[in-house]
Amino acid sequence: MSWLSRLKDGLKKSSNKISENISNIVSKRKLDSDTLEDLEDVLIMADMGVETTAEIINQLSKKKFGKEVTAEEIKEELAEIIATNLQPCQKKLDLPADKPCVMMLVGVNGNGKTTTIGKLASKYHNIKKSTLIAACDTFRAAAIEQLYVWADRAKADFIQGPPNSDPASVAFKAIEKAKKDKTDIVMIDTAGRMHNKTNLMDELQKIDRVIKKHGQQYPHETILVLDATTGQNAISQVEHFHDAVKLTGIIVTKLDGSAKAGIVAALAKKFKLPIYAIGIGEKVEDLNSFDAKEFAKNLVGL
Ligand SMILES: Nc1nc2c(ncn2[C@@H]2O[C@H](COP(=O)(O)OP(=O)(O)O)[C@@H](O)[C@H]2O)c(=O)[nH]1
Ligand SMILES: [Mg+2]
Repeated sequence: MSWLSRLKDGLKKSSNKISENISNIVSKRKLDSDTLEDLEDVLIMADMGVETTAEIINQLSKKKFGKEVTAEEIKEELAEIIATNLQPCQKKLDLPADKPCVMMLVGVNGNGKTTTIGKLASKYHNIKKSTLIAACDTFRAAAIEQLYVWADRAKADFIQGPPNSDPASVAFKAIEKAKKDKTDIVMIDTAGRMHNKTNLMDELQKIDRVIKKHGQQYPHETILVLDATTGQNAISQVEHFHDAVKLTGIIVTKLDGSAKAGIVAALAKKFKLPIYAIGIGEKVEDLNSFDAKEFAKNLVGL
């Protein structure tokens, strides 16, 4: 199955709801204030957030108010407006000329950091880029084991410290090793919750500080992994993590399990951070770069 058909499939939980609701509301009538209000509810229910929804509805109103419209036309208009709003966040995760490229993935437990690293490493392997994966979620043996399975599958190099060791020191050694081995990419997997008294944000800041001893350019990317099923809660996660470690982009996972895929539009409007990739399943091929137009179309069920 192609990425596009998987994306369509993956977004079904969200798009079916949006599409059905639009059809119920619109079914060939004039786009008046009542209809607009009903449409507003549909977008809010899909987790687009109050502000983003208001702006989208405002733009729709400017284009079509008082005109007779079909559900299909409304979907097309909405897809276009949403795509335009998402466009500034469509950005490829490019590798810098500087080698190794160091990426740190951060985010709450269970959001998909480890899985995303595994998927990315496989993709890099396929284009003949070497990867070293650093297990900096050092407090859970199961987390290290899970990461190792992904690394093995992706034919990536792997580095871990002794149990409960300092994550920052593992990250430091990873870059040292990558420089020596001339590895293309270092991916740092971090914890989403601390199991000792340390604060997670302090821990992430420490990793950031310590790897900068290798050079101020590190990490090139600090990527927040967000779970789409958490809906509006993702907003406060971005704020929290962005405060602690300056984020360079986000990856949104589990869009397949969520009827709240509209959260992507809310995130785009609020933070304008690059959306480097989206996840729509557990397998390697279920992660791909983010395309504003195709996402918007599939979100409204076109
Ligand atoms: N359906 C679905 N599941 C995902 C996706 N990404 C990750 N997962 C699953 O989410 C669970 C937690 O992922 P994990 O990578 O361990 O999260 P971490 O705690 O942030 O490292 C695992 O069971 C993954 O297989 C996705 O895009 N879609
Ligand atoms: Mg993990």
